[in-house]
Amino acid sequence: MSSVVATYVIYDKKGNFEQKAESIAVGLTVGSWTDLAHVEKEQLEKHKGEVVSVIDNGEEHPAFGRKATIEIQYPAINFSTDIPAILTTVFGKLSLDGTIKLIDLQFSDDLLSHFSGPKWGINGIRKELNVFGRPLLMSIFKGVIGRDEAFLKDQLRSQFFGGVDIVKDDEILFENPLTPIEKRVAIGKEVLKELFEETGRNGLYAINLTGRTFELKDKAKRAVELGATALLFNVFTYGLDTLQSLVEDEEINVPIMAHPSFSGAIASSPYFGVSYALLLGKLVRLAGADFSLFPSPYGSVAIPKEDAIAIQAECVKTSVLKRTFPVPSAGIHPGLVPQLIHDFGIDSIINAGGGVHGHPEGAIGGGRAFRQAMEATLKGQSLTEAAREHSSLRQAIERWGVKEVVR
Ligand code: 1AE
Repeated sequence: MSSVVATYVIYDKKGNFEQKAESIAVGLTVGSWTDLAHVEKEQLEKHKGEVVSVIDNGEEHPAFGRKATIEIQYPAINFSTDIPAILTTVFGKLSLDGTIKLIDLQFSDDLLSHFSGPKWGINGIRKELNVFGRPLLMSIFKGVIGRDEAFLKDQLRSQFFGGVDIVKDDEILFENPLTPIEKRVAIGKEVLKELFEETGRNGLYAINLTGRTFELKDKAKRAVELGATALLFNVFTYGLDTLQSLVEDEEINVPIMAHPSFSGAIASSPYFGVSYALLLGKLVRLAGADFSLFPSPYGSVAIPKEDAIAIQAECVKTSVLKRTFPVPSAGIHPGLVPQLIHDFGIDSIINAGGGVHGHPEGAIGGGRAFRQAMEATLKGQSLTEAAREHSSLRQAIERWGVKEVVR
């Protein structure tokens, strides 16, 4: 049967989980069941939600009561094949009803076939950049608000020429008179041309796509026409379906990067909302992002390690959809590189703002230090040892230190 199975963690003072699960399965599908006449039951059978499992976790919360994990199957015949309809079915009104968190959604194959996922995926992005066998290095434009084109160009050059593969706008850089999107695209094009001519390297510059929802497609198409190489998108303030519509548009043929801003409001509570793995991993991939940014477990804005690892797993696990690049972020500096590679592997992106721009030699030194840290880690050398040969790495370590790898 074409369906989606939703997994929830619920708390209940009475601990009557079987009854609670049944009331959700029926309430979110046919409304009521036991009171229906036989003929109506026959007619509505294919629409009725089913309880798949109920597991009492044997834990007690002092305020919320006993904890259980329940799975409910919703027939796809009840909803249209889009993320808003699916989320409204499985966690619309229910998200407002007591202590309940949506942990996972399992899509049947035919339901999944309605989604095309990322257009590039990890392999496609690697081909664009011609970079294989190591994590990619990304840097975040910092301090651009209130600065002009000349500053932007200088900073963009420093980041790319220091060894960064991808630069992204800060998510809080919106349309502004000093650096409007058209100018950013033009500067990006110029700097990337210089990068290729002088070093033979390719790069991507992800420009923040902002403004009113119904203007986004035209703006994105115009940016692509002018030569944009990638787009950054604040998916959780606009919605996953908006991301999917941008991805599916054939004229917007550049990779799209999903930023996690606002997602903490939905995912950070252990008792309410949606799990990080589902939101920033599975759903972002389903909607078609080529990159998913999320807080790492050890930076300035940190999330629990199991959540960060679970997001990464959802981004890369075997599926008919291409893989989304996992991008653990926030407070990342070169001394974290061995831990990042240990935890997220080489098919990930090391992403830093302050950790690139705050380097004593400026952004160019920040990029170099990260690349030196990556190279050392991949050949099994410690950063302290590598810092003896590489002055940019040495200065980074003096500034930020080195994190011992926790295995
Ligand atoms: C979780 C997103 C990280 C981000 O967008 C950002 O701006 C990080 O900046 P830094 O690396 O913490 O300076």
